[in-house]
Amino acid sequence: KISLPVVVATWNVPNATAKAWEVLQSGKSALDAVEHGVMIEEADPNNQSVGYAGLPDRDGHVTLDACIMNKDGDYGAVLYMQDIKHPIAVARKVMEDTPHVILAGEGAKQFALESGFKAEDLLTEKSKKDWEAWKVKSEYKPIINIENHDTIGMLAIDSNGDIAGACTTSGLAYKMAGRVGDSPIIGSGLFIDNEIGGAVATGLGEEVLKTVGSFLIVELMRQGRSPQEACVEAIGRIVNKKASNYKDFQVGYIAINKQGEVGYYSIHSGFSMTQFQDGKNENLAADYFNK
Ligand code: SD4
Repeated sequence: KISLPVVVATWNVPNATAKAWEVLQSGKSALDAVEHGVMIEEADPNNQSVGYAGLPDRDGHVTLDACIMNKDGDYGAVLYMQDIKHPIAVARKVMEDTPHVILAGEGAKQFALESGFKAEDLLTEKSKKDWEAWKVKSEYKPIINIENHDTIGMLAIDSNGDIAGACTTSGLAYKMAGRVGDSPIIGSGLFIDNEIGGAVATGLGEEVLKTVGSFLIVELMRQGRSPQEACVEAIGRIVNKKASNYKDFQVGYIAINKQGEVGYYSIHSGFSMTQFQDGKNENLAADYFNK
């Protein structure tokens, strides 16, 4: 029997998984764990793919996408929100305090301010400099494994066997204004079914959206596949398309089932998962398709 609880997250994020573990140890829920876990990355000025210090869109605006899902199948998301450091906490409030599941742009920010969040400039000097350097050529292309700690997706299963998930990102660097990725879209960036398991995605969101990857993984697990088999199949749906140009982009998935088994797989090498289980916090390199 696999020992619970388990926390897993995309990329090398030991501080985030440690926080989630600590929240679980204090007797709180999987939902609290994933929210507070990913907030570590949102606040980290060294993570330029999430929250504060995220790389901006091509016009220099930091725009954030996040979502959260609980064991009851409830969901909350913010899309294209600016000036608020913790989009995941706003997403949770959308889930718990509104009759809606998604708030976007100005409306999301307005709701955040009304809920007591503070507006602040999220563009750091470093991210601004990187953007200015990029502007010289203004060449838009997705970067594989941008810096090895990227969008954070986190899944947790607590000692009661209840599952929750969270996903938060500043999206692709230098994206077009208005662009929204997979990360805040239910079934694509994240999906939880407390009877079966959960999945979360990272990488080129457009490809995850086109294949509804996280929902697919959970449904495959429902049909009896292991989390690993389900992640492999979801990557297969992307790379096996007739006109797939998968050589140019990365997608990675992680998944967990009700028993606490985990899976993780990506298109290219370089993807990893951080797992906290049995008191051990480990970064594990993912197997991958393009060998
Ligand atoms: C997006 N999936 O906005 C996100 C970006 C990401 O690793 O995950 N980067 O498309």
